[in-house]
Amino acid sequence: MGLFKTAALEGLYVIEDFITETEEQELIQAIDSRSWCGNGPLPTFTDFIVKRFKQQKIIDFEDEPNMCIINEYEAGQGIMPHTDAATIFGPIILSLSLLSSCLMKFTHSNNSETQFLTVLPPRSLLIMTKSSRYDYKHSISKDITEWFDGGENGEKQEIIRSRRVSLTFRTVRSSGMDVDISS
Ligand SMILES: O=C(O)CCC(=O)C(=O)O
Repeated sequence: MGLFKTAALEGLYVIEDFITETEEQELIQAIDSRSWCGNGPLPTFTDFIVKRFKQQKIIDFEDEPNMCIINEYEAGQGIMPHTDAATIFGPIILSLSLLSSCLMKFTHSNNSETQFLTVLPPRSLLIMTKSSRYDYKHSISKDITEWFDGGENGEKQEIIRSRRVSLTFRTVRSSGMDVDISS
């Protein structure tokens, strides 16, 4: 398992191979076999992930996530630039990627020319805190083919996007509990 701090962006980390291929397959089976909408406690199939967050001291007990959003991206789908509301969600946003790699772009909220790209490989965990979480908007393009600098000897590497599922864990602040976050 390798932890790397990405692109000199404060508070942004990606942990590769946070889960195994078997765990990835089990998660996909669990996700695909039930309704995706639900309120209440996190689904039990995410228990081992939250346990691992604690074991690896990625979260403190107080920051334990109480929300998990599952997003599905077919090839050609992305997510618009946004910052998770600071008044509603806690200081750590965690996103586990399944199936397909993609690039996530971070664009400074006050200066759109300040941008960073990071690769999210399947089974990796993205950790967004500090500046990356508060000062930047994050987005995923609709591009089916993406390129990034990362190959040996500095050559470009290609990502061919296919179905990607992500599990994003957040802590809803108690003061944010009354806010409608459904839209
Ligand atoms: O798919 C991801 O990794 C990120 C999802 C996200 O940014 C969101 O649901 O707000």
